[in-house]
Amino acid sequence: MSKLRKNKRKMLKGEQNNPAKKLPYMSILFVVIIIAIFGSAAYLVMSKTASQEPEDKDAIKMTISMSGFEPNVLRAKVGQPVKINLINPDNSMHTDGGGIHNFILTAGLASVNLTIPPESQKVFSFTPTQTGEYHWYCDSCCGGKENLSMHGTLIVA
Ligand SMILES: [Cu+2]
Repeated sequence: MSKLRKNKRKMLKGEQNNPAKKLPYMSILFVVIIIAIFGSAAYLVMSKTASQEPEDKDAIKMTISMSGFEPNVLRAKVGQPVKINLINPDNSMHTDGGGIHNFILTAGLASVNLTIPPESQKVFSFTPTQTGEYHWYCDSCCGGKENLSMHGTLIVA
């Protein structure tokens, strides 16, 4: 075999090796991308479920989202503390208000003015001092106070 032929063979082999060398690299990259996609999807789903689980099981579980407060009517008694675990499941991708909600209950009964950042929750309590019907509201989204779905009623007996 002449030297030229040997060189030609080497060159051919080298050309054949190239795609074989690229393939494992490409498939590793592919697997990494797939894991990243599924991993972040799983994280998003799990973090959402986790944030919807109330921190305080003894408190009244309430959610605030773009569709309003749930429940939006509460009954309480004078002198008995009302403890609320308020959960905001909305994420910061909401264009209206950035997923932020509040709970404002000031008129004549308490001075609660809370901001619940996206995908978080807060536990708070207050004690009604007199009977009557009181309104709380969210003022950070959807027209705020003017939006009827962003309201709730507290009936104190
Ligand atoms: Cu709101």
